[in-house]
Amino acid sequence: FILINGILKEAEDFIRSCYRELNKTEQELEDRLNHIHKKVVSKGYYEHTAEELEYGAKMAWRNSNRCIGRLFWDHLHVIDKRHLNTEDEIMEALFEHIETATNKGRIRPTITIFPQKVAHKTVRIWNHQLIRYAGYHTEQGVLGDPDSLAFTETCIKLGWEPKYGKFDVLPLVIQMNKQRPRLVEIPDNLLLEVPIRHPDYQWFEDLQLKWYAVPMVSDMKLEIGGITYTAAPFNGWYMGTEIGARNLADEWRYNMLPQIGSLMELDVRSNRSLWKDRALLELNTAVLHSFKEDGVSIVDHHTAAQQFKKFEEKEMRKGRSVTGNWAWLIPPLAPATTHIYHKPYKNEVKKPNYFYQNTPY
Ligand code: HEM
Ligand code: NRG
Repeated sequence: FILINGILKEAEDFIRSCYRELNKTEQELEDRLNHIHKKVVSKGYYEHTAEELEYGAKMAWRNSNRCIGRLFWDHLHVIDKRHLNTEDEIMEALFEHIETATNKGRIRPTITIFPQKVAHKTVRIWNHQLIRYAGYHTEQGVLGDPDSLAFTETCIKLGWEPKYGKFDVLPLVIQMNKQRPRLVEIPDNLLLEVPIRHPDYQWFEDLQLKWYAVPMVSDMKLEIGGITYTAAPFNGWYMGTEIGARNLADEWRYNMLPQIGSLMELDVRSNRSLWKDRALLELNTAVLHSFKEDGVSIVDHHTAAQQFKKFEEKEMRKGRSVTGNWAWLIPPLAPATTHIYHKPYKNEVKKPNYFYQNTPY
């Protein structure tokens, strides 16, 4: 009873705001609420219409407090794959997602939505992102992306052949219900990667750095109106700092600053030489330059902050309050040069939204 009441309350909240925003009539709203009530009482759940699903996924993006890219929330390409029920079909749909989202570099913000969770039936994608690099423990230390160590080990246990390279793309791992997960390699022709070079420093390419074009987060759940989608991978494009100030820079990730600082002939023994700041700047310059030159969508943090300002203004005009997580919204490079730094944000969690869920391995 509590469960049913919970789901009904969430459903009603969602349907009301969704139908109001979509300018539905009072009659449509009432009919829909009655229908949902019947379904929930008889089956314990209901199903979204295609329109509710699409708008709910967009609202979930709009409500993502950690996301600076929300100006474009209304332009999300929603692919409805709720009818799929085998691992093979899901793999195929993931390949489709990668291809259509990548779009040869003109990245399209996209989400693919798989069957909703019903009782003990769930679909899970074990990958954190559809495309991500493996990380290995070796006798010489960690090789590849240290953030992928646990997942890489899991893949190997499941039969994946490790390649022991610095940028090995991990296989897709899909699980239906409680069955043993299935692994599949992503075909090479679907992978778009960008070799990182610097507009002025020739030596930069000797570092042999690269990154994949599209961040496709695949381990979060989407919650809409009391319904949970445990597999709903989504993507936009990168903000340069995610790669240049974090993935390639963090000491516990690719940790490239010491090498870049030395190659720049900076005094890496003195904090006061600000060698880290200078190395960071050039690494980020290289990331933005390389993506731009290859025609792969990316946004710099200044432009992203300006876009976020427009989002705040637009939301205010619509009479909606903007919630946000300040610590995540400020960019890791020159944060105080953006307006975000200088104002508070209320980190209230609205729904629909994307949430973390337990790692299945
Ligand atoms: C987080 C930018 C599209 C949902 C973030 C972060 C950035 C960002 C910089 C912080 C990531 C971090 O620090 O690790 C962008 C840009 C987009 C975009 C430039 C371009 C269109 C999207 C889309 C969705 C989305 C399409 C969902 C439909 C989220 C969520 C988080 C997030 C849920 C939090 C992730 C977490 O907690 O780990 N975004 N985003 N974003 N974004 Fe966006
Ligand atoms: N920082 C992570 C990606 C997190 C999501 N970022 C986005 N999302 N831009 C990384 O791989 O660096 N998005 O949907 O575009």
